[in-house]
Amino acid sequence: PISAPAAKLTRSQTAARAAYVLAGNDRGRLTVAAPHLYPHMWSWDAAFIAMGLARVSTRRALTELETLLSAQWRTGMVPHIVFTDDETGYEPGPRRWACREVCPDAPGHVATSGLIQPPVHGVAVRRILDAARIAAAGERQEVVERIRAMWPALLAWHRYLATRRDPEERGLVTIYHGWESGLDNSPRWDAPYAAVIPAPGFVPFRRADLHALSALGGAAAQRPSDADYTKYQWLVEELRRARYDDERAHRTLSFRMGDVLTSALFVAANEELATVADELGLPGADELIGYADRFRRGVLGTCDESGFAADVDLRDGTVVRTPTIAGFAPLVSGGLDAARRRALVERLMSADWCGHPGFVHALPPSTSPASPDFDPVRYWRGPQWPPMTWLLIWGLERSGEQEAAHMLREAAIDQLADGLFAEYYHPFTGEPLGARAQSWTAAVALDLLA
Ligand code: 2M8
Repeated sequence: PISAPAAKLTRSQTAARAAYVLAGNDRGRLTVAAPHLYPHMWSWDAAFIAMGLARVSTRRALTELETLLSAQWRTGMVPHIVFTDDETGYEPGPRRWACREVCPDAPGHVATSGLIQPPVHGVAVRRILDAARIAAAGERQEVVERIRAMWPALLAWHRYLATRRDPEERGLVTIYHGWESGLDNSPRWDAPYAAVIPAPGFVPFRRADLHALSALGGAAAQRPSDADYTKYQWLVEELRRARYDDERAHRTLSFRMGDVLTSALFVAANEELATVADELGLPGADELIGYADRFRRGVLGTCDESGFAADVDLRDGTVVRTPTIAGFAPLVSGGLDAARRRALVERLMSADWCGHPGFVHALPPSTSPASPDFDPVRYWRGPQWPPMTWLLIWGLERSGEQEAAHMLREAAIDQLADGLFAEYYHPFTGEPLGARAQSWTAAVALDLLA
């Protein structure tokens, strides 16, 4: 267990401790997302972990992505969880998903979930290649060869998203579950979850998450509610009944959303991978740029006059506009004209968001404190999440908004100097919340401090 240091850490102390946390969560060829709460590999966590590891060892960073991609489905889908062999009690575990039992596309040699998570892996590949620039010639050569070897899997993943997850070519990635967005219980999904009604007789299973967190205190108030969890479990059941078949899922699931943030991240990942293709002479650059263009149009098509983006309920076309961090998706996808981009950055830095006078750190909350749905402790309904901060810093830098990026970067480094690498933070008290020694938080620290 990681204990709180007596005083704020210096930058080099924070980085050293972050590397120590990642080493502690390393199980050889994968890094668990967090010691007790998440004792398996998660897809987008793995991408962030690889970005952090790239600052320590490009070879170990690549191993992380290779392990994840080795669990890829025949359709190209990269699963949101790759289970370790351990009987950890995490729910839903392999037996509940039963992917291998009901779907011939699932891999046979490893147990996975049957969902996706945001496709930030291409961003990680780009950053590993960049990190290798300063490495010895032999290491750089190995990095290039290993990226070359994983290229077909990366292309298949992007093709899967662009086809099966956007069959009508709207430029929005369809998600079948709030878990697929990574922002599980965000107010974004409150309205669509109203239509998710477990069948009579459905018995929810025991929640393991509350138990795993109870040692830290305040677990229940920091996690999704029981009512939400029953819906999460029911959607897994619906998906299992559809045998994880995309075509059937599009027809039968009671939750089907065009996720604007996932779509924006897909734009960015396509662009990053296209530069890798150009640099290494790999195939597919035009295809990737084509996906980036389509999904950028999709993201921009949801924006209001200030550039704030929205999700779309694909069951009936309703635009679902909520004051959550996903609204800043265009800062990641790019494509806004300068005036709207400025307006969006000003909104991000305003008192309704990072600039709230009561915040300990001027960082993006997962939900606006001006919203009636804001809850400062409950998971994706208010707390500040370091990987989301990282994404916005990265997006701002890419959009040429250096000043805002710099402010967020300094505030993030200050937050991480508590040395606990919490899963999320209370915006008004600065308290660590959720898990401790969370791998992606440590990874973000390593990258920001490099
Ligand atoms: C959280 O999600 C998992 C389900 O996938 C859970 O609550 O059990 C989310 O914060 C998700 O974004 C994250 O990838 C995962 C592991 O850190 O935990």
